[in-house]
Amino acid sequence: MRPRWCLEEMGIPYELMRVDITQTDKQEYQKLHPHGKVPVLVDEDITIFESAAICAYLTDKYSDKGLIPAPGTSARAYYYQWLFYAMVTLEPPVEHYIFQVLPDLPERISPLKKRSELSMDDTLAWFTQVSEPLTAALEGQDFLVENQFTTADILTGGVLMWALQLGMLDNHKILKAYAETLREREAFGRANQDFYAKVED
Ligand SMILES: N[C@@H](CCC(=O)N[C@@H](CS)C(=O)NCC(=O)O)C(=O)O
Repeated sequence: MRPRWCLEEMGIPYELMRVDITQTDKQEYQKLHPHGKVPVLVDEDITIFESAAICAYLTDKYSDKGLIPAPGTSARAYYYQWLFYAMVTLEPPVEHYIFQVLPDLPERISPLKKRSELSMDDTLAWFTQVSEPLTAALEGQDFLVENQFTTADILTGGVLMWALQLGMLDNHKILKAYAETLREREAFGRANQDFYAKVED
């Protein structure tokens, strides 16, 4: 959803290939994604996995679309800060919580399941702790970097969309308002509209 949201925000045409990773020929698909997961982007001679890397690549390639601040500026520094923060710091407790509320996911999808000793309350406390700088940055702002919408909002917002759906933001007024505002964006709606559609044969 994140790379798709990014493409929709920039108005770049793309072909969406839906993959049922439980049915796909594993060896064939692993030529595209070594872990057999989604998403993966094929752009001419580039085949790239990891959703944040795909978004960063696309935002650079189409920098004229304005989703990335100018190089060497403080805005660019904060942009990078939030990109990495979203993936490395904010996403782990949210992902952990997803695995806890959906305990029946196959182990292939939920590898943390067996080694987790955290209670759900511990995971929520972990989320509260790591989200403090995000809450502080969003106070009085609609977007993370100089109040302009950038790909940092797509990656951070993408993580928060899961948290919103799971009720993790109920005690986080600022984060909830931010996620709800992002959810109203037309590009997000287009990227998300058929998220649960079935893979065609
Ligand atoms: N860090 C990776 C995570 C990739 C990932 O875990 N994808 C999930 C869907 S959100 C997946 O393919 N799960 C199915 C599976 O593991 O079989 C990214 O952001 O691209």
